[in-house]
Amino acid sequence: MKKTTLVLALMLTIGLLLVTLGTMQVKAATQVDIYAGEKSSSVYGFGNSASSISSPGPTLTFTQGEVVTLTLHNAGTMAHDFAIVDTKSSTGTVLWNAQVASASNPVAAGSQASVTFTVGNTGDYYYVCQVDGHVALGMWGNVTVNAAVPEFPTALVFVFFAVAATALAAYIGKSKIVHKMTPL
Ligand SMILES: [Cu+2]
Repeated sequence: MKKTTLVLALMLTIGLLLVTLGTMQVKAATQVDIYAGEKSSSVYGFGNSASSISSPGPTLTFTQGEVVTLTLHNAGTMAHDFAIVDTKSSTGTVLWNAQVASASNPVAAGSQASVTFTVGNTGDYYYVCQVDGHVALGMWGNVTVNAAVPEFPTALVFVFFAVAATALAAYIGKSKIVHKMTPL
């Protein structure tokens, strides 16, 4: 009986530890830096650095549920903003509140601003500069959201409890027989 309690307590402790580990797997926010600017008077774009502005900008790849802090650096000479939208348009619906500044109050040249958001459902989306006319000048890029990798601890915890329950059942069964066989 005492041994059973000990085994149970040990199982609970290990189980809780695994659940805790699972919770800890929720990562800190991913930092993404994107640069806005003008390649020429007729081509604006985005880049991974101030010197790599392109149109379209670099594809942003996220994982569903990922927490992202995105910083928009305005490396250009004009004001720009950033938003993840459902269509390749400055008037597309903004997703996940993933928007830095706005069309009417954009980030000034040489300045930067950030937003933290949680990535939504898997799929293909766009990011744009919402300042009037800038999408047409090339200020957009693709956004890809991949499915989250099944979390290792969730599966492991289930396997652990299944094995533990089986072991416990076997242990209890065995100890009963032992008690019967040693009537002292
Ligand atoms: Cu712009």
